Order: sequence, then C-alpha cells, then structure tokens
Amino acid sequence: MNTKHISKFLSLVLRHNPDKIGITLDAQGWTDVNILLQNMNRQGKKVDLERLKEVVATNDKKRFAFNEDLTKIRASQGHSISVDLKYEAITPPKFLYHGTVPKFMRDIQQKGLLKMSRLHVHLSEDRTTAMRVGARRGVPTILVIRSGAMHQNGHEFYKSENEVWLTDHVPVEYINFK
Ligand code: HQG
Repeated sequence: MNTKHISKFLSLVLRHNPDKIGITLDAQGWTDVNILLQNMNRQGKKVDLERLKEVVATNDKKRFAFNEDLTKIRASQGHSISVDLKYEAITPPKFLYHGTVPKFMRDIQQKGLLKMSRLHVHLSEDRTTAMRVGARRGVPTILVIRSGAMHQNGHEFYKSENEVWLTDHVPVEYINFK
C-alpha cells in the first residue's frame, strides 16, 4: 500500500468507522497498535510497525499520533464518532480563518459555522492553510473569524496536536464575510 492509501485508510478507521477493520477506540480515541496492524494485515493491507511509524511521521498534516510507548495510535482531530480527545481549552489568537466554498455561504450567513458531521468546527491559524482546506471542495472562500471576541464571550477553543483550532459553533456575528 502506498503512503497515501495507508493514511486515507487510517483516517477512515481512526476517525469514522473502526468497525470496518474490527478495532475499537477508547474514550480518548486511542486504539491498540498491534491489533490494528494484525487486522490490517489480515485484510491484505501489508503494513508493519516500521511502515506505520513512517506514515505517521511523514504525514502532510500530522494527522495521527502515537502514545509515548508506541502501543497506541489515534487521529489528532477530524472525528465524526464521539471521542473526547481531552485537549485543554486555550486562548485563541484574535483572528482565525475558515476555508469554505461559495455554495455553502448562504447557509453559513444564516446559521454560522456548524460542525456538520464532525465533532468540531475546524479553523486555521493562517489564510494559506484555510485556502487549502477550502480548495478541497472548489474555488475557496476565506472567512475571517473573530476568535478573540468569541473567547471573551465565553466560547471555548482547543488546539489539536497537529495545530488545527477547534470550537463548537461559530455564530454569524463573529464572521467577517468581506
Ligand atoms: C461547511 C481536513 C453549510 C464548511 C481539513 C465545510 C480540515 C457549512 C463543510 C478538516 C456550514 C464541512 C475539516 C453551514 C460549515 N452550512 N455548510 N452552516 N457550516 N459548513 O470537511 O472545515 O485532511 O467537515 O465550510 O484540512 O472543510 O481530513 O470541515 O466546507 O482541517 O485531515 O461544511 O478536514 O483535514 O466539511 O475540514 P468538513 P472542513 P483532513
């Protein structure tokens, strides 16, 4: 399996559908590395620990993390199934960015940013990253989020191990549309 295929497969089973390969995630999203590798190999996905380590280390967005003794692995963000990653609420920068596409704008102008199928709304620290996120779906539109004001008004923010900012909902009044 090439690196991209392994990464996509890990995203699928560690964020959305662990049943697909007969693994379980604990409350904080971790799964046992040996069982994961065994089950992958049983399904013809030939990956050993060294290869898994390489995929985790070279992943473009650092999507996955091992625990200290490399016995467990999890996705650092992006889940649709209920896990509690236990990130601490922290103070965000004054502004954060969200990349989306024009077809969602009407809804966003009405409801703000919703987490849709994921556990959080995902925000980026810089425009370039937000552009890349939006570009997955078409010509990107960048929304500037007044995260400092949100925080002052009691909204909680988390930063994932791979530097993605997470929050529950961005109400319309904190979004600069242009
Ligand atoms: C949009 C990738 C209608 C939102 C990226 C987005 C990111 C609304 C889509 C991570 C809406 C949800 C997350 C509303 C938000 N009405 N549409 N009220 N509120 N939306 O994929 O932020 O490669 O769940 O703009 O790099 O695009 O997976 O979220 O277009 O970090 O590691 O609904 O996924 O990382 O899409 O991307 P997503 P996202 P990975």
